[in-house]
Amino acid sequence: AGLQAGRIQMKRYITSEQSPQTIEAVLQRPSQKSGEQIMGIVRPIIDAVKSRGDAALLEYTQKFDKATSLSSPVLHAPFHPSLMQLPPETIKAIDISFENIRKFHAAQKEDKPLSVETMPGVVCSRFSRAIERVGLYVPGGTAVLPSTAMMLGVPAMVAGCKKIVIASPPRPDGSITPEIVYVAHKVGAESILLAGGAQAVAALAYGTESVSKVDKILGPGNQFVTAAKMFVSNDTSAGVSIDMPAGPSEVLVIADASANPAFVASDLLSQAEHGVDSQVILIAVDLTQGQLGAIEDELHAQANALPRVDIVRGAIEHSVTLVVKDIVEAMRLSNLYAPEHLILQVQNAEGVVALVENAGSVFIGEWTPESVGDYSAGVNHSLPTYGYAKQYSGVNLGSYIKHITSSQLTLEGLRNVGGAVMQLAKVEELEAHRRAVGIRLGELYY
Ligand code: HSO
Ligand code: ZN
Repeated sequence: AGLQAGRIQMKRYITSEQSPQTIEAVLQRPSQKSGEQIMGIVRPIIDAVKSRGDAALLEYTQKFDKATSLSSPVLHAPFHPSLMQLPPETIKAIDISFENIRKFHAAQKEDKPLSVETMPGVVCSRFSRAIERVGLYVPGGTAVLPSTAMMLGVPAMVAGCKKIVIASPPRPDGSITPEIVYVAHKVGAESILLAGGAQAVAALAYGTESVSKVDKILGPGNQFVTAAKMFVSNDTSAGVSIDMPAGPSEVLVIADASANPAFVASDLLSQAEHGVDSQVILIAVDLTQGQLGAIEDELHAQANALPRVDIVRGAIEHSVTLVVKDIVEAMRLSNLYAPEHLILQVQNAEGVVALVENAGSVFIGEWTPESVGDYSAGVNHSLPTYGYAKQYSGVNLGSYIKHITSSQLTLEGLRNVGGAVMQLAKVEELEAHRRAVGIRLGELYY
């Protein structure tokens, strides 16, 4: 009711007037194309790149990215300075952001291996090693995303990955955005793969004549990229892992009467402009009709002043406002939704963090727009979407690292723990296991 023609406004629900089932249904993500349908498109592409290598890769790049002049799909480091010519203000912005991201991810390093003496003479340790070869997917599409190249590349560099390959679809003239080349140069990437989509994922997973195979593929992408990542990570012949399944971007903003309506609207819009499939949710805590109206008016006015207003309109169509009674209810619904980004524009926002159970990244208080995390604060913007914040972390230093454990016993240690080992081996009827301990403790078996 009261919707003007063309008014950009999210559907409003007052939770106390709805059944819990309705609210739960409202918080469902918009449904995606069926996995089978997507896989039907992606499968032949993967097979072609796997069997025909570079030739197939170049054909798809011509077809999908219109880059007809490309003769090699790979650009090797060192990258020619002419490929990364940028205005000084852009260089400065990248350098500042890069350094913040580097600092935050460097702080995630473990200072020393973990070591515990579980029994006298029984020492268990754990140490980490970088994944040797990583492929970082930087989407093309409606925006150039050098920030994503940083979010994936900087932790790879900090972790000490030996080979970093950045994949990104080329422009029709066969070139790659200079910002991405500059970031590739700064993180010490070995090469840039000039390809996108499922074909890029296949090339990274299996390798081609000119593309080197990697051990792990990270980075966001459309449904085809995600399906291809899922497929190759399940193919034992590829021997490759992935970061996490990716879906459209989303944000959930919790605002109370202390929030500035203009700020709230600007945060909702900054996520809505990513794509028509993005979803933004506003949880209004005990707002009066007037306060909520002020946010809605701001949203409409600010949206109409945006260059990407058409994309915003699409996203807002499947976005909602929930009016709730208090912050506890707000956090309960937020944890149920498990947003990629959670923005807290409420009184004592810092205190509310204790109630966060499921979220990719949290933005605390009115001076913390999500944009700062998208680009420059230092936190990673490659985050779990589509409710996967319930079980996945966002990209972090650990995403580029494996842990290896070790044990070391003395004779005394073996005497202490040996009895338990021998008894359990007996229960499992694995006699050779039992004897490997027994022979050391002086038992003779032949
Ligand atoms: N908000 C996006 C990341 C991004 N924003 C890149 C701007 N550029 C992740 O959900
Ligand atoms: Zn963003």
